[in-house]
Amino acid sequence: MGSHPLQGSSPCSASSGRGAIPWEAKGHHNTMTESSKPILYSYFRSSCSWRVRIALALKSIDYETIPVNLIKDQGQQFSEEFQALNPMKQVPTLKIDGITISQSLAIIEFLEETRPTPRLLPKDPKKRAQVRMISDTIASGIQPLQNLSVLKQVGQENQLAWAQKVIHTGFDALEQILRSTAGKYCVGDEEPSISALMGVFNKHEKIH
Ligand SMILES: N[C@@H](CCC(=O)N[C@@H](CS)C(=O)NCC(=O)O)C(=O)O
Repeated sequence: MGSHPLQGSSPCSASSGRGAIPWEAKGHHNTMTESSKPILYSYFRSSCSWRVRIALALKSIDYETIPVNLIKDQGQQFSEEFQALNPMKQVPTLKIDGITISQSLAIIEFLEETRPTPRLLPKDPKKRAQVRMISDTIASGIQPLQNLSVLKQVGQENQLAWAQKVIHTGFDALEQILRSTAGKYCVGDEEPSISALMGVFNKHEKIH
């Protein structure tokens, strides 16, 4: 497995968060090797991966990172080995507790249920619903519309304008929602809910 594209050096390695271990340091460790630590398949510019990295960091969970460069090698997410882990060919994907989970919000909810301290979701069901509303607005209503695969379909000339339009439209809606939910965080004052961080990175990453 030593020559698999996922094992190549990548800018992700240097900035891929707490617990990141470069391929080289792991010897023959590869994507098929079981590890006691969670393994995050991640790309440093991916806002969806940011969400999970933030949740892992807030919960002080030690993990290893395997960079999946979405640009290099015509997209390492399309490799057979990665597709076997995530048929959607997207990051993030987390191997943890004997299962493989994709979809950032599903991953974060799993972390919240299995490692509840510190909390990322409020206790109050109404506030939890608001956090989920904000999270889904970003993860389902804004980010997927300007994902790499979508931008490729839109075409090189139009992609910046397209991405900015969907982000601005989405963030206008988000700002309106936040006017009624926000306190210190996106929802109230109690938990640094993950929704508080998702939007910032989405906007920053995709526009600039
Ligand atoms: N709904 C998924 C979306 C994952 C996703 O869109 N990931 C992007 C990076 S942020 C990706 O891997 N894109 C690869 C591509 O478009 O080819 C989540 O929240 O995790």
